Amino acid sequence: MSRQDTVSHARPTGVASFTVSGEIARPLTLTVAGLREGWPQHRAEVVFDCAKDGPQHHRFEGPLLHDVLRTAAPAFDPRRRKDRSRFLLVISGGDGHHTALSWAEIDPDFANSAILLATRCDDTDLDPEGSQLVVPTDRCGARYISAITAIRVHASHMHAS
Ligand SMILES: Nc1nc2c(c(=O)[nH]1)N[C@H]1C(S)=C(S)[C@@H](COP(=O)(O)O)O[C@H]1N2
Ligand SMILES: [Mo]
Repeated sequence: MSRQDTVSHARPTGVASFTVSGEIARPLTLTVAGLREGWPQHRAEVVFDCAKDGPQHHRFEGPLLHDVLRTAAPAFDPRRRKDRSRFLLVISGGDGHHTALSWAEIDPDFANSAILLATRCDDTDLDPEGSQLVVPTDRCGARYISAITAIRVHASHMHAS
């Protein structure tokens, strides 16, 4: 088998990136390397329960979702807590699995949860597959979105029924 064949049969090892879009002043396209370089790195040792596989134990490293999204400048008045509390986040993986968070979960004036955009899981850098959302305060794993492709930021709106 030629070297070329070996490469073509290997798992794709491109560099994954994801977008941050929506009601923000500064849309971003980020790689895992960009996450590592742009913001302070935090660590989290977590256990989450998977419905299929039971308890999963992992060590993650990466910037706070809050720090990254502050850079994207969401369209709220940062001084006004009620304004911030209306904002919603949708985090999507490449396979279509997606989940919602509220801004208040990551905001130091509200739940202040240390949610990370992981650059590393255990001993593996996540550059090829993309970042994984780490939600240390969740009991189950469903919101640990892996291979993130998009984060959307939107204000919630009340609709008359
Ligand atoms: N993109 C994506 N991320 C995902 C899922 C998924 O189906 N797609 N499943 C979630 C579920 S249900 C769990 S329990 C964890 C499993 O994480 P692990 O594969 O690191 O154990 O990933 C979460 N992240
Ligand atoms: Mo799961």
